[in-house]
Amino acid sequence: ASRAKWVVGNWKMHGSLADNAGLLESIAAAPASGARIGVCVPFPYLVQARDVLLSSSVAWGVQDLSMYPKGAYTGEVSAQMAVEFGATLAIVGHSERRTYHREADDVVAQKTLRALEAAITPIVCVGETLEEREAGSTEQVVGRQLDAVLAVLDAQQAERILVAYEPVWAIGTGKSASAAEAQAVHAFLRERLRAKSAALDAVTILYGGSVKPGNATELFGMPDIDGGLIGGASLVADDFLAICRAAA
Ligand code: G2H
Repeated sequence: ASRAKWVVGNWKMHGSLADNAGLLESIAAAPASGARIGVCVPFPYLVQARDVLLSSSVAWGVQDLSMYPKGAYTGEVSAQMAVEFGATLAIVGHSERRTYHREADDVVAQKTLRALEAAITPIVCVGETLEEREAGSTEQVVGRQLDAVLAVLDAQQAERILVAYEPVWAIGTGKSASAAEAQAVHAFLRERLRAKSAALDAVTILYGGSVKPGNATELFGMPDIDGGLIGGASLVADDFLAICRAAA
């Protein structure tokens, strides 16, 4: 299909100026391939990411954004601030933010809007917990999470999002969803997007949750999996680049 393939690293709260340098240089030096590549770094490292990646084809961005455009919001970072450092990607609604920072669906929707208003591509994360999966409510949960975002976007805005399906039970646990399990949820999300508008068939849907070089090819081979959001393995240059090649 004409959907863009993406592999995006989510560094989470890892890194140091010294450790990042080699990692960013290796990623910048990777030959361009069929998949677009990006890294979402902690805010303080945006300058470093920009400096190393500027002359490469690799995009960089942030892992969160304020739901407000500007103002008296201590500790927050706005989409516009990230743009000043060249960010073109922002993860919104990662399950770690939903869980540890109590981000509800409406907050995630507002963050998605702020990103789009700033011309940043939001990577909207959805995913069910193990409890929810075992209760048979996976589709209900991810459908609700996606709908909450789509409800605040106009038709053009909705075409500019990326979606990431990240089953919470697979995140950082080493236990990936099987390719078939992931594909089933991706197909559901695809249908949900299509139900909103045929144009949304072109929205890229990434899989995230313990993607490694050893399982990437099978996952990315599924018809509705358009790439990956990579946590742990994005911190090791060789692993991240092998995963990028698997998506090409
Ligand atoms: C899921 C993923 C990246 P990991 O959170 O967002 O992390 O690959 O470490 O499971």
